[in-house]
Amino acid sequence: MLKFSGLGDELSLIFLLLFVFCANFAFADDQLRYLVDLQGVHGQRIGTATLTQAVRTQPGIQVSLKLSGLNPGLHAMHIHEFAKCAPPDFVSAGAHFNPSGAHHGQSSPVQPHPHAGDLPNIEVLGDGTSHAVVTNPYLTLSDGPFSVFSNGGTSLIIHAGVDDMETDPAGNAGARIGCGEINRVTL
Ligand SMILES: [Cu+2]
Repeated sequence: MLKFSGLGDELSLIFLLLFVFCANFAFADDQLRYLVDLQGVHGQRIGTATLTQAVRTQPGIQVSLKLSGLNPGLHAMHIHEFAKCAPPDFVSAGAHFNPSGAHHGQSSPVQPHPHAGDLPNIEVLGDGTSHAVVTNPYLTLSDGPFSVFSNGGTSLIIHAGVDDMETDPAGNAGARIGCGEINRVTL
């Protein structure tokens, strides 16, 4: 009786260790996700952006938008350097997030480029909504100098105009019409 009982305990321990190992393994490969609330120039809510990173240990994020109340057409969008959205001009968000000291734009004639915080233009439909999904290969939701949470966080900015993808410092993208703070602070 005692023998069997002892064996049972050992098996339980082995299964427990296996469970802990597998749980940690699954956690390590789990994707990262962060929700950003965006506001317009009057401080009104204009929607959300979901940032996801498929693999915790590899840079590269996806930005999925659910926006409304914007002017139809193409709009520039970037990650800016400070997690501070003060309407109406959102100048508080600072310049583009640029930890590598690069020039702006994928089509810049000058090396190195682009800014880590550069993103593709997004399309707003005729009804003022956007469900655009764009990707960025440089940024991470984890740690390090390319983390959107580094130095107290960053922000997601949407502009009135289109990014020409080559003009320093910001692609002639015009006024800032939307802003969402990206930081680890939860209220
Ligand atoms: Cu911008």
